[in-house]
Amino acid sequence: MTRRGAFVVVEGLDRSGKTTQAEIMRRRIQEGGREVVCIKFPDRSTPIGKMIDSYLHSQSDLDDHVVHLLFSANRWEFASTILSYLEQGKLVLCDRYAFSGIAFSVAKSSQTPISTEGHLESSLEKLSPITLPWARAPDSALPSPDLTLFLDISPEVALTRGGYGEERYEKADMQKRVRNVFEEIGRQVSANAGEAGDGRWVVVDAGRDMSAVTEEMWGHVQPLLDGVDSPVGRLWE
Ligand code: 2DT
Repeated sequence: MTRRGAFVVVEGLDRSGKTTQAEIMRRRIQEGGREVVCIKFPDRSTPIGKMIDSYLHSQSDLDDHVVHLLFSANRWEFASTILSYLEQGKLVLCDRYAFSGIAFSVAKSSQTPISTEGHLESSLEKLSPITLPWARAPDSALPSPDLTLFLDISPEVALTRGGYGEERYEKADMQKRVRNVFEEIGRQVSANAGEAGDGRWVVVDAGRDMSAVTEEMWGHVQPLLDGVDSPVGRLWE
């Protein structure tokens, strides 16, 4: 029986070099004669992706829960495509996935804004904050990665790399909260993970020079190049 391809996710904070590293990884895998497909979330090309893009550029405002569900729906749009690539034996390399969805929504919701009068805002959003279990639910049963590489960088080092960009979440305080939620997600994923390559969450120190990060990532991906025997798992199941 031929083996299925491995599903590898690269997660990380802004300025962690995530997208650059994913591209280096793609080239290396291809140069080694293996088939690899790169996917990025959010995928802004679909109608749902366009709504997300407009939101991220602050051209539209949406309730936090709605945004969360849109990001998840955007992943479901590609779930069967991911499965079919894996069945064809291709390695799927994914730039952000459900873990970003949870980290950003929960981090955003953990803000406690103070109104100009000094009272806590009592909008519906604050009455029903996005909790971790709530945030996990819409993504449950999506294809589960065999390996997640989390590129970790401190907000201080991110600032030395030119700071953050123009989009909605690219601010130092938000990035700090996102990092904390990612840490908690990592603990939860690790608690569920099996043997090497079987749903592992690996924290990579992305504050180092680019080639050191590439080599560490490569060390984790290399054992998966020949494919995986076990069936594709389902997220949070
Ligand atoms: P990029 O800069 O990588 O294009 O991401 N985000 C992403 C969410 O809030 N929820 C999600 O489910 C995903 C995948 C992270 C754009 C921003 O979108 C955030 C940064």
